[in-house]
Amino acid sequence: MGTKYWQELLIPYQQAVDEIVLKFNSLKKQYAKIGEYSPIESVYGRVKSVSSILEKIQQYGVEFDTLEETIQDIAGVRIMCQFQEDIQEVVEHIRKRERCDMEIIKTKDYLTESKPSGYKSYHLIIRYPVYSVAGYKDILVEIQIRTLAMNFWSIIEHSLNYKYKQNIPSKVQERLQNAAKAVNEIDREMSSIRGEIQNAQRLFGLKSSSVSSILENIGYLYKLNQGEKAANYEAIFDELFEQEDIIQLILLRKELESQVSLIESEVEK
Ligand code: 0O2
Repeated sequence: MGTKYWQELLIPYQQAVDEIVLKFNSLKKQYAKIGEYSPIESVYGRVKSVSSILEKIQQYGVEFDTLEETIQDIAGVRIMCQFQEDIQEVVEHIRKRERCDMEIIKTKDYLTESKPSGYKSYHLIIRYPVYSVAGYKDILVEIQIRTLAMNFWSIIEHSLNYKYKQNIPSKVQERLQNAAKAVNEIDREMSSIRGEIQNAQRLFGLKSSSVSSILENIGYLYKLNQGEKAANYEAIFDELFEQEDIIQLILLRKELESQVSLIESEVEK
């Protein structure tokens, strides 16, 4: 099979990966916009390299004309979460998209029972419709969902497999299994203070969006020739910001927003 065959075969896979990564990143941004905690921390996507596909074909004796059904992770998306509990939330979200764009056709739960290596993650194989230059095609995509800590372990372990080709020395394997237990412990500990951490993150998000809105509206007041009012609000803002008084900053944001819409409606008259 020549370069052209692979290039053409992989075009819709790349498109599927790009679209899905964009969709999950957009969800993350929406959570931030409404000041809610996002179960998605980060998203990463890749199309399997031709060399890895060829290795799998060899390893499993896959026929070329069935490779797209047999190798189900040619398109791969990885979603990282801060807490174990977030993983289920992301899975539920994907389930709800069933009739929209992502049909789940297989799940693999390596959370309830990790792999013998110590690997933990939740995998979904979804069917995803793509419209590319070649027309319509349903693409299989593997979505891996795991915590940041699980991801850290998995990346290190995966890179060792490149060196040892599945034959990691037993001493190293043992160490990796110990590290997997430690990762488990970290995730458990983090879960126990999840509420506390989420509150702190929400507060930070609220402060950040309030500051942006206040500064934007002060600038707008200047543009509306309301220099005196704007300077007055600027002084109040400086004081509250220095005092780190988040509640008063939120109230100032609300006041400025209603002031601006009042002035706007007067200007329109
Ligand atoms: P890459 O480079 O990520 O593409 P198979 O699909 O043949 O590997 P299986 O069991 O049907 O095997 O699928 P499974 O278990 O869902 O594995 C698919 C992917 O999960 C792997 O793809 C890895 O990314 C990841 N994975 C599974 N087991 C382990 C493990 O023990 N350690 C690590 N670090 N990752 C694992 P690839 O093709 O192996 O690699």
